[in-house]
Amino acid sequence: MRLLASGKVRELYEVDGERLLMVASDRISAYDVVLPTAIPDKGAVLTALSGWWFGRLAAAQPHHLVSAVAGVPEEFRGRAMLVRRLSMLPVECVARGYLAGSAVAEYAETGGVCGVQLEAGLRDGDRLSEPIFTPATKAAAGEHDENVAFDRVVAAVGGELAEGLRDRTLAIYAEAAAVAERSRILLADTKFEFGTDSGGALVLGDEVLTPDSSRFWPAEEWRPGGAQPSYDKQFVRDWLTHESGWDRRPPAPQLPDDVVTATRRRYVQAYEQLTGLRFADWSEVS
Ligand code: Q0N
Repeated sequence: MRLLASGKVRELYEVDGERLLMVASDRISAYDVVLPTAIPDKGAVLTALSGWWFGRLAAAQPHHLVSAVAGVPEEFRGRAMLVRRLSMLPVECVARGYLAGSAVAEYAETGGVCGVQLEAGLRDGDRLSEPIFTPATKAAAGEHDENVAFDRVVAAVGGELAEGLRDRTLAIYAEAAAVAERSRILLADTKFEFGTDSGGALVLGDEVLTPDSSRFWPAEEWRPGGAQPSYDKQFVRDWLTHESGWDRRPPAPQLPDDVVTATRRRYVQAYEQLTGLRFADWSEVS
């Protein structure tokens, strides 16, 4: 298969004119650097979680997932999705229900995010009075995505598609946040990518509602007024900042076994808590 795109932690292969294979690796990134140590099963857990969400959202939200089993080559089984080939739109579609991440500094400077004015006095981690659409455009390699106002999305894809992206992003966020909250997980924010199919319809692509594309916060531990611990990467970040002596320039150091094990457990826990299912590792089963 021809390699179409290679991200920090995933690869995309061309299967035929209509189908692609999206393969999740066990690689992990922190502070914008891919670490030299893999987290066992991370690709499989994120693929399973993404597939579970696609299945739940189905009806009103067309998505690109075709199959995680049929048509997936043996070597990638468990961490790959066969997907419909789309014409991707150049917009990172972010929905935020809480103030966090890049939005904190932007709010401090402008009183809003992506041109959306917010109420005064919000702190890092606060819940917003209603979820907002904060699109970003993909930056060049090594750069951060740039938060942009809605009119920049209109300029990029046209008014009709821009409104579709905003409405679909907010609708999926609302549905997913309600589902997650029943599992005592707050979906602080999340990023989607959409494409259009051959008929011009908007279709949800990429991987969705995973710890790599979202901020999940355990509801019981939510303490607005400062940065919330990362559900999945906190052990990695803590070790890198306080114990490794790393200066944050590549290459990053190898992670110790206990950090790897604790991090793997967090990914599995996110999957199990959200889905109510047990994560089974089928890699040993013929
Ligand atoms: C596509 N990207 C960016 C995987 C994800 N269904 C699709 N059809 C055509 N192209 C794409 C998709 C999807 N999803 C998405 N690039 C092409 C994100 N990539 C980066 C590399 O790994």
